[in-house]
Amino acid sequence: MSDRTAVKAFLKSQVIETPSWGYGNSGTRFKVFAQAGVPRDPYEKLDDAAQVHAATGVAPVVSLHIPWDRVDDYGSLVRHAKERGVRLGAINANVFQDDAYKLGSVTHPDPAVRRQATDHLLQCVDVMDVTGSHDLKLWFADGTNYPGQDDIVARQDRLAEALSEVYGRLGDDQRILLEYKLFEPAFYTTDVPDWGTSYAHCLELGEKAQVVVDTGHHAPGTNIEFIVAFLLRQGKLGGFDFNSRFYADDDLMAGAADPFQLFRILHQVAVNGGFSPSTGVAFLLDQCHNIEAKIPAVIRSVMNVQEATAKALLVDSEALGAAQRSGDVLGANAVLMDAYNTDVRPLLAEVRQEQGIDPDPLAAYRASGWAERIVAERVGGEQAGWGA
Ligand code: PSV
Ligand code: MN
Ligand code: MN
Repeated sequence: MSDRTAVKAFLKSQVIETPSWGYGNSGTRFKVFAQAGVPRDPYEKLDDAAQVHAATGVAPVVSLHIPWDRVDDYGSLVRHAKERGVRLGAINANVFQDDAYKLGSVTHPDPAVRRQATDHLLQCVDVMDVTGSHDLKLWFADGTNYPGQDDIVARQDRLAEALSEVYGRLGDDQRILLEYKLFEPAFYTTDVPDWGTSYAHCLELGEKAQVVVDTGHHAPGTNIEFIVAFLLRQGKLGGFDFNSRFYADDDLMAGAADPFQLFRILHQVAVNGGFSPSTGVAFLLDQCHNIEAKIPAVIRSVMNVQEATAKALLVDSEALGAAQRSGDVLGANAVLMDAYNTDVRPLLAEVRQEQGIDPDPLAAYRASGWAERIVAERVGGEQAGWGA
């Protein structure tokens, strides 16, 4: 798609889902630097997410994390979201923070712990039934630290058994998005360490299970766009957790560390039909803003994804195809680089003006006074944070 009008139309319809935990306090294992005005409950997280949507026009969906976002009545959360002009998206399960999970959750050697973990996953599907969420996003911290600690294949069997039980509980329009991560917190073996392991489990489960690619979860130098292209070809790319990394699972703002990689990934999405809503590819952010202001950081991340998307859509596909077919190595590369080197900010400013929002989302947010208001109003109570 290199037609300007079509590119603009897509950019207006793009949906980028933001994570509730990105609005709360977070940190490294060394320190959480608390920020003033941070939400005290899931309702206030939705209020902040609504500001991101108001400023960007493309972030109307918010992922929840259970139990960090536990409330007595999820219906009230649905209504609150609606009142704020947003809606609830993926439900992220949390089977990594209880003492019981020291040796794993669904892969734990003790069947009672496995039962506890699987029950939590099933409860997450109950939440999805109320919130109308389609995606159950599963990331397992499970693994081992030492050779000999546990049986690698037995752990795969336990994982498959739990996944299969949860899969059987899914409604018609619900799916499992199975995440992988190279390492951490387990350092010797991780039970779902890579896309291949996730893909194999998803294949075994069926069509309602797909792989989610968290861009921060690979070894340095991994060609993520190849993984994306492969999964799209197989119909197994469920979506992305976008963030940036320099070294490990850094959870920095998407497109900050390597905007060219983000472009290359989204180019593969574009050429393999992944922007078509029928493929169901979800564009999620999974980030934590430890030292920077949170809402503007999410806005910046959304803008970075939009910019990379715009560049990916501007690739002259006819010229690219012709160069590829004729073996014109330099010509094909030049077509791609021309799109990447295009300054798409004026195009996005136009898109926003046509959407009736400010062409400069960060300036609009600053002018809204929201940052000052939450600092003044959100006093007392416990601030929500990573793990709270
Ligand atoms: C932990 O690595 C993690 O960052 C995963 O990427 C999950 O998606 C996220 O936390 C939320 O559980
Ligand atoms: Mn993730
Ligand atoms: Mn992560």
